[in-house]
Amino acid sequence: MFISIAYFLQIILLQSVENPTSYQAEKINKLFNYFNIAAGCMLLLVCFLVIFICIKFKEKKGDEREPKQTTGNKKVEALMIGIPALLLVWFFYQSLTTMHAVASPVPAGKEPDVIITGHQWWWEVDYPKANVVTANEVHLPVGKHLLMEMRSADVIHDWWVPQLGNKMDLVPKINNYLWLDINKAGNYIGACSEFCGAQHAWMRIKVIAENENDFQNWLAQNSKDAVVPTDSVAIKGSQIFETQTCASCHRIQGTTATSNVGPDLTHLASRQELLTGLMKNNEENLYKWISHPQQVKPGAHMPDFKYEKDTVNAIVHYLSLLK
Ligand code: HEC
Ligand SMILES: [Cu+2]
Repeated sequence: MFISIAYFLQIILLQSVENPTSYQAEKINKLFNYFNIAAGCMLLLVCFLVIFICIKFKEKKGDEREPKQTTGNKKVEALMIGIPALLLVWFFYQSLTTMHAVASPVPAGKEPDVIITGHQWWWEVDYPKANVVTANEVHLPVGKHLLMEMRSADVIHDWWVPQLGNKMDLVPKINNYLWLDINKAGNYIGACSEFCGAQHAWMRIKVIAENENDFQNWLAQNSKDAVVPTDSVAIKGSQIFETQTCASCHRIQGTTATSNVGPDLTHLASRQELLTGLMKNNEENLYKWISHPQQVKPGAHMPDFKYEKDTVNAIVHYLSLLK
């Protein structure tokens, strides 16, 4: 109970558009708050007038005369048209400049820093300049002007990390772009924000924003081929992985598994969570997932296999070495 309340508070207070941590999110947040202030003042004014008029013009006991009738008031009319018109012009200008700052055009031929591909129900993450592929946990450097290319492998998904700024749809056969200048290191969570099928709710996002040094170290570590197993159980696990169905859906760099139907597993053991945050990444949970994927994440595009305990244990042992 305590944990769930803490988690809830964390989401609404910290992981919120009101706590922006990127240049783009700050711009949008400023505009959002201008709108909030204008709408708030309007609400207060209307409430005040309703109460004030009710009291001031209340019918007095015994007084049955018609109230004084008035028609037309040029001054009030001018204010009622003038002020909203000015507000409209001002907000139009603010919206345009915000849009330009957040979504400026992408120069032709510019290579993206990271390519995010939405899959039912996970995120593929490519760093084309560094030749690194990973999944679900998105490491990004702080203080860089990043260009993110957004793609989809199946249906429409939508990327949204509230603290980092605007949403972007991931549409099949179309490349969309998102600029991102993160200004504070930390973990940021988000979620797919376009209903995309059975496990849409478990298509969460985790961005790990690091300073340049940590990010470069992470990149260097993740550009390496997967660890080659040396003990006999892990060797058995790797053989099952490569010869049974696993390799036809997953990629482990440096082996014969090269598919991207499922998440890249080259450095799986260095990730904190499994299945976009559904559970902690440890051997017990890996065991649960590989023995019965359909019980853990019903509908996920990974079938239940009928493996013996020992077989699953060998695979889990192998995967847990892939730092
Ligand atoms: C038909 C394709 C397919 C096959 C075969 C398959 N997987 Fe998967 N696997 C997936 C998909 C798709 C996901 C992502 C599920 C999701 O999050 O919705 C996944 C997820 C995983 C994950 C979690 C990765 C992460 O980042 O959270 C592991 C570990 C995994 N599979 C291991 C295996 C192993 C081991 C085998 C062989 C026994 C295997 N898979 C066979 C498609 C497949
Ligand atoms: Cu989605």
